[in-house]
Amino acid sequence: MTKLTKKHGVIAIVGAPNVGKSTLTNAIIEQKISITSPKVQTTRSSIRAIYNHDQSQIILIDTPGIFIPKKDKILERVIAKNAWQALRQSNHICFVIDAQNGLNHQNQQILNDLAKENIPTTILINKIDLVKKSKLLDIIANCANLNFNDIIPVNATKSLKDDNGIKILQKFLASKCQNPDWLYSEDQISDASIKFLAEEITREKLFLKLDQELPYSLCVKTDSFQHLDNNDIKIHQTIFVLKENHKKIIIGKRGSLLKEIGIEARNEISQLCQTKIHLFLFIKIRPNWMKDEFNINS
Ligand SMILES: Nc1nc2c(ncn2[C@@H]2O[C@H](COP(=O)(O)OP(=O)(O)O)[C@@H](O)[C@H]2O)c(=O)[nH]1
Ligand SMILES: [Mg+2]
Repeated sequence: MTKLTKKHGVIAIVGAPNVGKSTLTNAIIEQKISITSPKVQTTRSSIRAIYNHDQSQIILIDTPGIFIPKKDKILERVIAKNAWQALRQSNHICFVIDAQNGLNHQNQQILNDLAKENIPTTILINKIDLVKKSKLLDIIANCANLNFNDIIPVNATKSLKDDNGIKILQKFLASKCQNPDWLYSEDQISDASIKFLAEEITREKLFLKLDQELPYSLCVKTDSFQHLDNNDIKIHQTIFVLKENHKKIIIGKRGSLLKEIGIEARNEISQLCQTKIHLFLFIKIRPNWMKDEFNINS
């Protein structure tokens, strides 16, 4: 009987880099799936995160930042293309803006491009904990002038105890789920494999510990992922870097930085898998990993 009323909706979380898309995705599904960091372009691929609200299955696509790549960098071009492809699979777009920046030029430009896709769009004003009410009201008025009917202010980090807008948002997104049936089983929280999520967790720790360009020039791959008889999981991951000196930086003094990264990643993977993790990290130099990874011939 209840099966008949089950619905789903695919909702793309879109916006400029660093506005809090991944943090918001995690807040909506009440679990950490997407990695986040204060650096731009942390997210590289579009991960689906799944949250069931009563009979509605909300399928969120956390997209990498959509922006016009300034420099002709392979990774940036691929990331932007990836984001546009992902949002074309959605029934609804949530366009996230950072309340500190409001509807700036970059946001207006992206909104113009989004309008061409003809997908219903809601504006989420994030980081409302960082601005005064008067500024928030100004942004809401500006969005309303652009004929957006649905504008929802939120605080993805939940630093505001009372009303961070997440509950309202969950309800709202559930109401946008109009397609029949569910696409994923009740206990599935992402379409990504645990193996991939574990690689992402290690990448997040590298992002948080390393400066400048280095995080952008590495990737993490799993060599083996093994369930042991006692339910522990043994994981070997390789961090691919472009140059010898990148390898030295990541290893740190007497291996101290790599050790820290390994401990933090292990703890978080252990939380995700709800079991003890044995994590082994290796570093290899592979100057062409970007081209290989993204199948680029140029
Ligand atoms: N103060 C505050 N910081 C936030 C909020 N949402 C996200 N952030 C921070 O903004 C940074 C970028 O977040 P992230 O989710 O990685 O952005 P993305 O690039 O759009 O996915 C991180 O340091 C987050 O902790 C918010 O509501 N309030
Ligand atoms: Mg992100």
